[in-house]
Amino acid sequence: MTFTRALVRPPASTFADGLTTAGLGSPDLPLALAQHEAYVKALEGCGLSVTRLPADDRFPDSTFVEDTAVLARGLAVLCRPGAPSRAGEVEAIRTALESFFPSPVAIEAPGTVDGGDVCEAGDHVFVGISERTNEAGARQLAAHLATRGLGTTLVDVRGIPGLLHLKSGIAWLGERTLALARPFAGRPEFAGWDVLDVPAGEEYAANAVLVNGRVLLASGYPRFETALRALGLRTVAFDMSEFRKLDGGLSCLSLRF
Ligand code: CIR
Repeated sequence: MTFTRALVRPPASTFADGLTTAGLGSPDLPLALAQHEAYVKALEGCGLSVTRLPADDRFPDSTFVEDTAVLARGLAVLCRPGAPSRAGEVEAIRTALESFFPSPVAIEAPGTVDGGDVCEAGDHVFVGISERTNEAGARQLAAHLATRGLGTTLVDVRGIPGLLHLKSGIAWLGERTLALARPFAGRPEFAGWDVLDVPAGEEYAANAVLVNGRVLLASGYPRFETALRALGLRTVAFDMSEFRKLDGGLSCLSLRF
């Protein structure tokens, strides 16, 4: 899977009002903006042309654009975020994607889907059932993806402490390889896949993203980064401290296509 473009949205001035369970304190906006810029530069370094949407103060969580759409094989599925405060984020994304995806489809009520629960792994897609993504939404998404030849496995992630979305704990590393944080070890949904265990204590780094042969990951997780390199993967690490304070991972800061 080769990406040529990405869509991002810098943190809004209201960023510190975003949803969180992390208990890590309030984010520092100037630092978040600098970290976001470093992230954009990393995407550009992977060869992507990056579109920056204007920040939107009405939506404190709007920098987490990945939650608003699922993009796969030329198909755009507009999400219906599970948190009511985030529902209004989708409209601007719909507009921004229009010229690239002229016939988007959408998750309809009562379904809810957050893009952070959707892990594309080649011709297969894992979809988390979480506090944000419900079964009705996941089944609608699976039906849309099937029109593009993509199979789906649902993974119930409810009740895993500290895990907001499926991709808070898993990443696709290419071919048949998945990085799995501890709570997913041995789960039958991943039988038959090659698994790289995310070391205990480094769970946050599981939210890595493979972009054109490089793995982008949060800095400060040396054992996981070393394990990725041992697989022959090139890594690019950067500080995600301010996004982590809002339960955000690195994948959720962009839509890649
Ligand atoms: C939220 O709770 O919705 C945001 N504060 C964080 C969303 C992070 N999204 C993601 O990891 N895909």
